[in-house]
Order: sequence, then C-alpha cells, then structure tokens
Amino acid sequence: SRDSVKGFFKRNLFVLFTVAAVALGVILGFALRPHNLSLREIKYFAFPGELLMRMLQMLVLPLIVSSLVTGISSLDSKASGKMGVRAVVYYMVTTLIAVFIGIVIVIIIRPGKGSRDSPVANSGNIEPVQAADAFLDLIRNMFPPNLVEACFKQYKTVYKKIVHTRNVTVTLNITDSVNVTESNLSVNLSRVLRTIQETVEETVPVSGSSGGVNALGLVVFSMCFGLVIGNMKQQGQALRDFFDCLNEAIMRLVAIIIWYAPVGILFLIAGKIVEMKDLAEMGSQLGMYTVSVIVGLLIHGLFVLPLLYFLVTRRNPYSFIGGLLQALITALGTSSSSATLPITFRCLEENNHVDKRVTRFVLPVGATINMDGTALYEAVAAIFIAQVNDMDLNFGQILTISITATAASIGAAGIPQAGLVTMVIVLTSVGLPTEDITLIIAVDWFLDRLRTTTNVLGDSLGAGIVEHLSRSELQNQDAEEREISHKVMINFY
Ligand code: DAS
Repeated sequence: SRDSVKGFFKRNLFVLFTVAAVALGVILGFALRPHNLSLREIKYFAFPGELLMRMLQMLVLPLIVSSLVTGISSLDSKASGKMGVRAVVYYMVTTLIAVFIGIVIVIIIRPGKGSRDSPVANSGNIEPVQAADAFLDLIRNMFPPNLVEACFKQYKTVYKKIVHTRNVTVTLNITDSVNVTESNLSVNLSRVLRTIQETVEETVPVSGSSGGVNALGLVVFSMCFGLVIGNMKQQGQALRDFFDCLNEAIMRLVAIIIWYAPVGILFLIAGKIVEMKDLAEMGSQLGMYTVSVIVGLLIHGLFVLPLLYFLVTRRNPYSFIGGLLQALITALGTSSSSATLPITFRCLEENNHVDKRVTRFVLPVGATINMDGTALYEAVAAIFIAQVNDMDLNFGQILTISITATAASIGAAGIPQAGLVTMVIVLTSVGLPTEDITLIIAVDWFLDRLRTTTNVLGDSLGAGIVEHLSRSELQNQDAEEREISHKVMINFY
C-alpha cells in the first residue's frame, strides 16, 4: 500500500502542486491586503505570474500552427472531414445550450430589477460597433492577407465621423382633388417634386486593425495547409515531418514550463487578490448579476457538459475532469484560454490519454472559437443591462441576443476580458446603451476567470466526445498504417 500511495503522489504531483499553489496564493493575497500596497508594488509582487503568462503565450502560436498542420495532415481527408463536422456540431450545440441556460437564469433571478444602483460613469471611449460590421470582421479575420501580420494583428473595423451633403427628394402629397388637365400636368408636377440638399453627419466604417494574435486566421490557414500537404503523398513528406517535429519540440518545451506553472499561478492569484476592490462595496444589483453568471456557469460546467459526455461515451465524466484539473486551474489563474492551451494539451494527452490525432485537430480550434462560458456571460450581461434600464425584451429580441451572444463568443479571442469587448455587438443588436458596459466592468476580472475555466472545460470534454465518436475512423487508419508498414517490411526483406 506504501507503493500505491507513492504511485498516487507521483502521478498527481503536478495537480497537488497546483492545488497547493492556489491555496497558498489565496492565503498570501489576503495576508497582504491589509498592507495597502501601491499599484506599483503589486505589479512587482505579481511579476512571477506575469512571467508564466508570457511563457505560455510564447508557445501558443507555434503550438496552434504545428498541431493543426500535423493533426490534419496525419488523417485522411474523409476522417478529418467527419471529425471536423462532429467538433463543429458539438461547439454549436453546447454554446447554444450555454446561452439558453444563461437566459433562463437571468430571467428567473432578475438581478437588474429595481432602480439603478449607481449612475453610469460616462466613459466616452466605447466605440459604436455595428453587429453587421462585427460579423464581417469575423469572416475577414478568417482570411488574413498577410500571415506574418496575423501573428500580431487582427482586423477590426474602426469608425470615422464624416459630415457630407446629400440630395433629398421631397414629394408633396396633393390631397385636394384638383382638375388636372393635359395642358397643366407638367406644370403641376414640377411644383410637387423637389430636390433639396441637406447636411448629414454619419459614422462610417473604415478599415482598421487592432493588436493581438489573429488566431482564427491562423487556424483556418493551418487547417487548409494541413489538408493540402496530407494529400500530397510522398511529395509532402518533408513538410509533414517538419511540422510533426516542430510540434514535438513545442510539447517538450511545455513539459519544462509546466514545472514553473504552480509558482506562476500562486503569484497570479495572490496578486489579483491584493489588487481587488473590497467586495462589500459592490451594489446589490451587481452582486446578484455576479451570482447569476456563476450559477449559470456551474450548471453548464458541472452538470450539462458532464451529462453530455456521459450520454455519448458512457464513461465517468468527473474522472475525466479530474485529469484536467491543472488546465482548469491555469485557466482560472491566467483568464486566457489560449495561454492555457499548452497545459490543456498536456492534461488531455498525458492524463486522459486522448488520441493525439484528435487533440491536435480539435483543441486549437476549440480554444479559438468554442467559448461556452463567454456566450453564457454575454447573454446574462445583455439581459441584465436591459433590466437595469427597465426595458422589456420581447421574444424576437431575446432570440437576437442568443444569436449575437453566440457570434460574439466565436469572435472573442482567447485572451483576458475579450468577452467584454465583443459584448458591444450584443448590446447594439437590440438597441441597448453600450456605455452601460461600465456597470459590469467592476466584477469582470473575476467572472472572466470563471468563464475562461468553463471555456477550457468545454473544449476538453469536446475532445473526449469527438474521440469517442471517431473511434472507428481512427482504428481504420491504424489498420491501414499497420498494413503499409507491414508491406514496407516485406519489401525490405
Ligand atoms: N477570457 C477569454 C478566454 O480566454 C474570453 C472572454 O473574455 O470571455 O476564454
């Protein structure tokens, strides 16, 4: 039994380290709070955490590209097509379920009822975003014109105010029946139709770009590239080997960084706790809003997603989630699903033994477009803001919120508080005031961590589900590969 205890500790060493890091971080954070550190001191204190963020972000780019290219090129196109469809169906279904849960909860709890807790501080820097432009940006980002630029820039419509004159035709309605004779017809018409010029002020979309990796563009490119070199037979071998080797090397770097992760997480969490505002200052509306998002995320992450996993695979979802603990805690610490991606890979492959062909394919896509937690939060936040403004939403508007919240979650990058930015799309689509985003900013850092954890959980359970559904294709491929190597051996001798 001594051996089994030893074995348990060895297997779960990192998980134990990580859990201990969280606990220590919380204790250290609360112990330092009474000391009223300055913002500068907090920044120095949290430096080891910042380093972890930077290390993980450093690996994300080569990891996304190499894993997708090798993942897809190692599958035959039929298998990758089927796997892709399964993944996308899973992403869509779970995101819509998440939005639905959010809507039901915020309608039941009604966190925004009563008069406003606090007047909105008018922060004039929230841009007017049109839902249509945001949709187009999403599609534009799928096709980056410059791959190098896509590594650090995204396309984002910017707006410009212009004043111009335009012609307006004024028509007068003649209601008196006048005698129009053939001879005076042309005279009458010239009196009733007139063109005048008016001055208008218009905000027009002009091209622009913002910082941040265009992960969506890189994902689309890597998928197409992988598909093409996968079909190139012998000719594509050099490239396939290159990306395979790159992927292996990156994963080895991940294995090194993972040793540092608990230290980084400890300081990320402690730093945030020292910095956060006093929770007692939070108004009751904001408090109930926070509770609504948390309840929604818990229902989705701890019941709905596990149930779906169980129904499809007939395996215990909670032991699967146990294997993901380190990734979930990293998501909580970093509030970024892309920064967590390297750890998610490790957890799924090493602890849960999910087939690498599946993780390499679906994880980078999931981390980029599948964000259940973000979608749920966007729906709750939009309806909360409507409640605060005493605006009754009809069924059509709630449907619009569901659709735009889903789109906003797809468009949000896997970086901290990206969801807060794409929130503007949801609000404008139903005519809610975008400056009211300031109502929810105070608690966003906290909700961001929780929704990121839900996002990572959704991606990981998705990988498990897709693997289960794709097992026959994976087995066929294994059999084919065995046959090929068998033939090679025979030829060799
Ligand atoms: N924090 C983001 C993520 O990485 C998304 C968000 O802001 O909602 O998942």
